Amino acid sequence: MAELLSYKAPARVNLIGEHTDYTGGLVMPMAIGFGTVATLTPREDGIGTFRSENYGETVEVVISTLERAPKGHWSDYPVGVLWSLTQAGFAFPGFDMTLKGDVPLGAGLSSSASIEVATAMALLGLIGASMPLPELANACRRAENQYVGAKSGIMDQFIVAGGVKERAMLLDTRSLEFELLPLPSAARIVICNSMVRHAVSSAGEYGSRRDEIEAGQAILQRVLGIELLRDATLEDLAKCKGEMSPEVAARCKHVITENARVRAAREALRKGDLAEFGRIMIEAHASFRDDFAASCAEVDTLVEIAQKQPGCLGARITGGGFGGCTVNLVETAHAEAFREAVRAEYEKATGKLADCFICEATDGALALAAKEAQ
Ligand code: GAF
Repeated sequence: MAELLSYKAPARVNLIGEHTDYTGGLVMPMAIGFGTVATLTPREDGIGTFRSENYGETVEVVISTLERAPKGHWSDYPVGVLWSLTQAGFAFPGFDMTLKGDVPLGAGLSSSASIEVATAMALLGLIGASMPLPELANACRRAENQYVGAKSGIMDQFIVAGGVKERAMLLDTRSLEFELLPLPSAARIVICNSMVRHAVSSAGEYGSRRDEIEAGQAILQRVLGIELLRDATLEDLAKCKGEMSPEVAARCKHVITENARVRAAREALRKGDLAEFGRIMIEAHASFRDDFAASCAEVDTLVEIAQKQPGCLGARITGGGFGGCTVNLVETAHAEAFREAVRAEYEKATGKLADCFICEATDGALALAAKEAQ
């Protein structure tokens, strides 16, 4: 029987540092227990097939003639990874790959990076190759940016590939240096899904925010020679405000203050000061809602409900915005009751039933033993 290769890549939640990762800024995500399993059997005829167990569909490609041709279909993600790896010089003899995932879609938990990284690991496994973490993350990001056409940053692919159990990761998205931060046991991370779907697409709202940030960054560069927003201060922004629309200035203010909040959150974690960490999360949500204007009514309601619950230290939107999930820091003793109360109150307020999960930080992508893969 043909050899079966199987890899699992997790999803992620970002604790703080939103929309900072495409201007060289700081983020603090962790990998979580949802994920995608890519299982592959080799073939030798130059054909690659991708089957999605979730969609019940199979897509076939001729590897040697693969060109950039996104279809707006789930298969763009794995085919994009194959394209990206062939562009990077890897050659594949052929394969049948099956993808199966349980990451909630459109929830801001990065189902796309999970598919990309699982696919990349399986393809590299097929030819006995491996890539250092930054290169693997960048290859998957290229699939998303250049093949799928979504202008995301590097955060998701990096944490999905490189997450570490029981640790959050402070990642500098310019240097790709990172620090692993232990999560104190006194509090739990609870994710609540507003059930409002979001999409990271270039044409959509994520892309329009990114365009605004790039417009602001270009002005900072022209006026002050500052290349990346990550190096700008609020004083720099004030000097350029006359040249920017109020919207662009507000979006840049969010990014500048968010980088400062990630640094402050790291200090709070290092000191074990969870109350301070939670306070910073609440500030981050206000900045995302008011300056970045990328929240939505349901997510704001979810955050407000969370903040009123006993033991809730912090609550904010996580991911690209315009729907999706909140991430909450809740004292361990209150976490179960928090989950139930938030669900009940959110249903009363919106008629929607939020899925809420108490999460652990997990390892990033890894090979599965044959038994686990079945
Ligand atoms: C999405 C993107 F894919 C990330 O790169 C990041 O920009 C995030 O939104 C916002 O912080 O997940």
